[in-house]
Amino acid sequence: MRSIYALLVFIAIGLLMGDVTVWAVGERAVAPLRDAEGKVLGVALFVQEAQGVRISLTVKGLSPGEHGIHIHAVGKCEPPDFLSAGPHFNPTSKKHGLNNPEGPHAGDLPNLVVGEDGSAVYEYVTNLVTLTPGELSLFDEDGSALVIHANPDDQMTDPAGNSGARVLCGVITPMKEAAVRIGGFLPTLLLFAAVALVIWLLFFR
Ligand SMILES: [Cu+2]
Ligand SMILES: [Zn+2]
Repeated sequence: MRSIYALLVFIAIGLLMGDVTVWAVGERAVAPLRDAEGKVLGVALFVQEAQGVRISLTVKGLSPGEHGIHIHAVGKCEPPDFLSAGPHFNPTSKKHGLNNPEGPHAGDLPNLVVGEDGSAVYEYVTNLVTLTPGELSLFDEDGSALVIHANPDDQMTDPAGNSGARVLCGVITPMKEAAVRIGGFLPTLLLFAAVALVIWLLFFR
């Protein structure tokens, strides 16, 4: 009987830990931004808020000035040209550009402004996409990617605003998956082992 109680407690703690993990990561996503050589030069975070998705990113190693930045339709970043990321995310079939009367694409964003030292910090909230399920979700069947271009986006010319080559690309990955992939499994296992030890000390010693 005692061991059955212990087992139930163990299962309950396991379920609770799973819930806590989901609560902590919420509707969030991350995209490590890599160049053509695979070097990570920046990282972007995506958080679902009431008004939209907040995109916060820091990046270095770019040429000073304005750079086009968009959410592209496919979550695949194959170097060196990153064409695998497909066109701009455009579930509503609009034309390109935040200043285009027939636009914009859901994945269109204001230009990234890079300082003299090649670094930039960027923050923007877009209500044209969601991290939650639905028509505008970035997590459709083929996922999505964040791409930074060599040149500024003119926010008018279809389909890509003349923003030139794709220099950085990052697959937008839900935190829940990222946490497991970054080695969340081993800490979870250790935590379970610690809980098992406590249960043993309490009930079986
Ligand atoms: Cu782009
Ligand atoms: Zn566009």
